[in-house]
Amino acid sequence: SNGITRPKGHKVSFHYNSQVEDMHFGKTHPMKPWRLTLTKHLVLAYGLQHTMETHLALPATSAQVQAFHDPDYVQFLSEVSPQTFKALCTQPRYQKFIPAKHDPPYDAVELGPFNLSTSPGADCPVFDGMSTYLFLYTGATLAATNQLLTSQSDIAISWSGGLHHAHKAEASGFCYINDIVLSILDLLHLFPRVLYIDIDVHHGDGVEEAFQRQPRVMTLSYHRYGPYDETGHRFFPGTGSLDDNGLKGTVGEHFALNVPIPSGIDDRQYKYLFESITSRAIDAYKPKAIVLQCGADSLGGDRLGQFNINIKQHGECVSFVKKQGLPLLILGGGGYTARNVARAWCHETALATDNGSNLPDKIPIDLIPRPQAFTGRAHGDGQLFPKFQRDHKNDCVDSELEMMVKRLEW
Ligand code: ZLM
Ligand code: CA
Ligand code: ZN
Repeated sequence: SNGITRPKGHKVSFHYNSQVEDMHFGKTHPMKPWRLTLTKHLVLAYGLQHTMETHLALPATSAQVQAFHDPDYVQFLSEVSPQTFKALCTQPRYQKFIPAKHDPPYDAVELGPFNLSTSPGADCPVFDGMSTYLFLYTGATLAATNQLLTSQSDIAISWSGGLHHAHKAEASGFCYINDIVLSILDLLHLFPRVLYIDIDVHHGDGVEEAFQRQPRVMTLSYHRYGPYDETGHRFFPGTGSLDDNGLKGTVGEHFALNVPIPSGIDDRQYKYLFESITSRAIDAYKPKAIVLQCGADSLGGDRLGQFNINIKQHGECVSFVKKQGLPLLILGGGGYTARNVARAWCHETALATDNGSNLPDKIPIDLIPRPQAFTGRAHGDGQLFPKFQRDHKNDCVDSELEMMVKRLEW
């Protein structure tokens, strides 16, 4: 009755557990799990739950997480909290994971084992309820993956997942368990070739590294990349240059693809890059399944991002990938201006269920706890959000982009 319809010819499932919303990384830490509350409320307000199956996610098991991660790291993550951190740090099995420059006692050190820390300024803090949070977002992604493996869904969505920086025995960049790597390892049991596409503004280094010797997974990341800034730093994580393409001398060489992008890229330029490179990758690689990490920090006005992309174009990336007609796992990731994250991921949920053009700008049902955050457009209108637009100089020159596409031709 409100124009929202079920998709014809394909099945979508949505995997989530609201318990992840209650977590806090720290008072001013940019990663806000409540952006997932906003996303959920927006999805429900538009009635999109009627267009797909909604599954309550259960926590992943330690055995599942050990398919990629070090058993000691998994054990630490399953027991850690602000209360247990210090005592855990003194256990013999974790000593080899403590950075050499840090000596006991642990109340004086900033960084514990596995790049974890109880100090509030850390990228990967230890916070209350952390274990629950980690195993739940991983459980949601693995349940979504299972839906594809059993052909019960054609598209499966896990917005709480997509944490692409985590390493085998190390947390990095707000990511602790690499749910993407675990998912792809599962997909490889059935699909001979899996394509991973990453539109988060940061390089998908953890996923690339895990499969750098592996021709059965192609990783393709679009991200901000540039020379050192005035403070002597590179945009995080600093990897993902054009000539970084799989481990040289192994069968994985040439099965990683990176698209380093200067700040300020706009919709038209991003569309050109994304569609020309992604279509060439798909034509050449012929994947049997696709995992799409939809980090919303590539949107204009993101607190950490430096791109000027609208929700409309971000969503067009999802539509472009969906159009390939392959089993598709849609994941979240970064996204630090919470209202825009919710708008984007709700819009993309609608695109997955063929309701992309059916969402009115005004929210039909007033279920939203903070309605003022949602006045205005709920999905992109082809213009920058003028209020949120950052002052980034557009460093992207079309001729450079064209050269990049040429260099990536094979
Ligand atoms: N310092 N608080 C993207 C992951 C980006 C590394 C520089 C920590 C922050 C940032 C943390 C409360 C994804 C780096 C940063 C400050 C070393 C990054 C805590 C603000 C705060 O206010 C903050 C006191 C914090 C962290 C900013 N960290 C901004 N950028 C990056 C990691 C993750 O989107 O790709 C996927 C989810 N880290 O630049 C430092 C080098 C730690
Ligand atoms: Ca990326
Ligand atoms: Zn990011």
